[in-house]
Amino acid sequence: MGRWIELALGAVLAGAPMAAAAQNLVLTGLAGEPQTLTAADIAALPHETVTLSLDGGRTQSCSGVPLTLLLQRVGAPTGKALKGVELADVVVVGATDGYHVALALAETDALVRTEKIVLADACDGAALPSGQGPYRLVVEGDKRPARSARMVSTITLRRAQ
Ligand SMILES: Nc1nc2c(c(=O)[nH]1)N[C@H]1C(S)=C(S)[C@@H](COP(=O)(O)O)O[C@H]1N2
Ligand SMILES: [Mo]
Repeated sequence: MGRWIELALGAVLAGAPMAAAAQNLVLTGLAGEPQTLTAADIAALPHETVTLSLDGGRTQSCSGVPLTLLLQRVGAPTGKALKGVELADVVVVGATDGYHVALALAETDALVRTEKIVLADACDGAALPSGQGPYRLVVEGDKRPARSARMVSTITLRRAQ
């Protein structure tokens, strides 16, 4: 048996969750040109710590890249430049199982909203397991985790107005 298979099998038998396999993230701005980020690209971006509120009053401390940094890469305005028609722009976050959630672009901006929105790649100090990761949206301040899309693979900006 190969050493990696042995290690993986060992982890499963020991009940340790397996980290989700590395996966690319596709960002698309209003101009429609997709930009692909690898796991290494995402790991290299600045991270912030946020609290994820799960059902039953459970919480996790997660670390991730502020969504605003990812959106800036595909041309989204931030801060005082986020005004006018852009206040109706929508961010659609898609997952590999077909789940989608929407946020207002304005919600993601630190000048608009105190609570943070990040694309988390670790919670409670560990990489996210398959079924959750490698990336999970964390919308700080949401009381229910319904918008906390697991297995995120796409982030798309859309103009609603
Ligand atoms: N990709 C994906 N993310 C998802 C869902 C889903 O069906 N698919 N369900 C959401 C809902 S409704 C809830 S309540 C939480 C549950 O998160 P948990 O399984 O970590 O407790 O995940 C959210 N994220
Ligand atoms: Mo839910």
